[in-house]
Amino acid sequence: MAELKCILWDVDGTLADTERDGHRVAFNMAFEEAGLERRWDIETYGELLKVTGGKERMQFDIECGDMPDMPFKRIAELHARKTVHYQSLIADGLIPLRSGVLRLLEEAYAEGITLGISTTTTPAALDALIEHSLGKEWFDRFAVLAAGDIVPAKKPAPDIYTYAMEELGVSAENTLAVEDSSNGWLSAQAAGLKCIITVNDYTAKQDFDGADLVVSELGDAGCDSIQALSNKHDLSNLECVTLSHFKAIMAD
Ligand code: XBP
Ligand code: MG
Repeated sequence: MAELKCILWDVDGTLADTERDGHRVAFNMAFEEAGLERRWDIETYGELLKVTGGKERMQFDIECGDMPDMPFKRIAELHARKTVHYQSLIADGLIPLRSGVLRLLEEAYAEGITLGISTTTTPAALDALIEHSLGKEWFDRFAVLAAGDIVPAKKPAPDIYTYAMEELGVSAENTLAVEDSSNGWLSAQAAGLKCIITVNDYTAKQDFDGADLVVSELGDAGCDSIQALSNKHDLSNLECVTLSHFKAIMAD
């Protein structure tokens, strides 16, 4: 029976719904500023999300012929501007945390469960979200912030999860991941982790075959009940996801 010792959190789409009104808007601001005609509308961006990593996403769009060709150095410069725009959108408080996130983080932290971040996004983008949406104290409360280019292969490769666990000295057996996308689930699964998926508009129809729990939201007590889209461990009392559910998944 495995004990829950560590929770590794994905960021975009999981802690907050950052993609549509955060990252997408920031990319478009950078494109406009650079005099490019390309804009990523809501639907197009949803398709492009199959490519993880902002620089890689732009490279893919270029390869599809939808953006003018440019050297990778220029892509990286544009992406750096995109990150600045993203930081200001987050600092303006435009993107709230998803339901249940803060409740579960606080409860797990109070119980001494190790908390970490495993994300594809750029460290500066992650820092902005921690500072403005979670609170500065969380820089110390997360035992590892694994983000962006720190590993060569981004999700769906397992590298960012493997890296975080190595940094923390925890084993996959005692670690649970929280994700929102199929690329994230594939990454966590390949790292040997059990995983809770909290879907959003962009990911609700993706394939989460084998995931331990798939829900519409983590939810909060007293709010509308969440929807369980798949419940592999037959968990009960799923009005919202609690730390007891995390522990039950690990123990099963
Ligand atoms: C999601 C991503 C990121 C963001 C954009 O990361 O794939 O690329 O879309 O951020 P995750 P950057 O779900 O793993 O948090 O532009 O900084 O890459
Ligand atoms: Mg995500």
